[in-house]
Amino acid sequence: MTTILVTGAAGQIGSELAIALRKKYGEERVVATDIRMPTDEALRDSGPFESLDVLDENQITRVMQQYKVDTIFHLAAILSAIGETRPNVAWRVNMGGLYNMLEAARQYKCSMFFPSSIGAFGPSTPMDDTPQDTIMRPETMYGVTKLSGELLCDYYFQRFGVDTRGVRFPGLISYETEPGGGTTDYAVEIFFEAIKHQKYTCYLRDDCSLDMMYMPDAIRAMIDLMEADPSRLVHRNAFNITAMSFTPEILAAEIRKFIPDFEIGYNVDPVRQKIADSWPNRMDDLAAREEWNWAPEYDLPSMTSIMIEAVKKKFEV
Ligand code: NAD
Ligand code: AKB
Repeated sequence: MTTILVTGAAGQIGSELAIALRKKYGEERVVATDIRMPTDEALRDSGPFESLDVLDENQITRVMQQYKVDTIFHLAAILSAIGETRPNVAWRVNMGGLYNMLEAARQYKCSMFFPSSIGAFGPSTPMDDTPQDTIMRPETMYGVTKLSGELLCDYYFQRFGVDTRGVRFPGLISYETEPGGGTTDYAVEIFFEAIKHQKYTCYLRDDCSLDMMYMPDAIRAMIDLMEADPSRLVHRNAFNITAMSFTPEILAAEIRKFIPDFEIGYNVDPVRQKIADSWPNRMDDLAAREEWNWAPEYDLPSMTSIMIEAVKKKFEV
């Protein structure tokens, strides 16, 4: 990776990925881009930032040529919950943006990372130990774009030799940048509400089990996969990866170890509950472990204790 472009860099993942890439490869070599300015000063001030709409081919060409990009992390997208309220926008941004960035990768001979999601699975997928290769019939617009995206990335690899690689992320938990309108956002919100008000009303059922991961594991996974020996990669787009699996009730119990008075209530949102019910309880990530040595570092107890301390500090500031 010589010059790296990150799309959607103002988002929950991009804001932390861009900083991590700058630390590893050099500040000037990582071009962060988004349609909105990042809220995080560290991201704005630590290297180049360009306003870039992934639906605008002229803007993409300008940035690709100006910076001589050779690696793309394409994160710009509409997430699942917003995608269900605005499916037309989700299709346009997720598919149109991906197509444009794959075309740029083909034309400028770049490798490209594309994040798929547990959302690429559907209600007919086996829910426990969800295999790497299995039935995939997502019923959300987000899921349709993620599964189509995986296939499109495979197509660009097979047809044009573009080095596309990706993972199916679970819900990601972090404290730097707010999540952008997904179904798993509760697992971040709960920490902020626990610290601020010692209570949280959850929009998912108490027993709704989902895969989750603490952000530093997700950042490491992206970088490790892009640096992996290509001869070992059988799957490419996209690898199941997970770190922990819990329900709102289990997470609340873990938070209570630090905030004994913490209370959780439920006001179930049928739209997001239906989405969550169609996603795996826990994925099998053996292929990632075997093909590029994936292993998470954070489990539920370690993630919870770090999140509690970090969110507390954020409020003190
Ligand atoms: P986010 O919503 O926080 O960030 C997405 C960013 O894309 C936003 O900053 C937004 O301004 C930008 N964007 C939207 N439309 C754009 C456009 N037309 N041109 C350029 N930028 C545009 O999302 P995130 O959580 O950082 O997710 C990044 C990627 O990872 C997405 O593809 C998402 O599907 C995937 N993913 C995320 C999670 C998660 O839990 N965060 C889990 C699985 C997969
Ligand atoms: C969402 O809930 O939409 C994302 C995801 C798991 O893809 N967090």
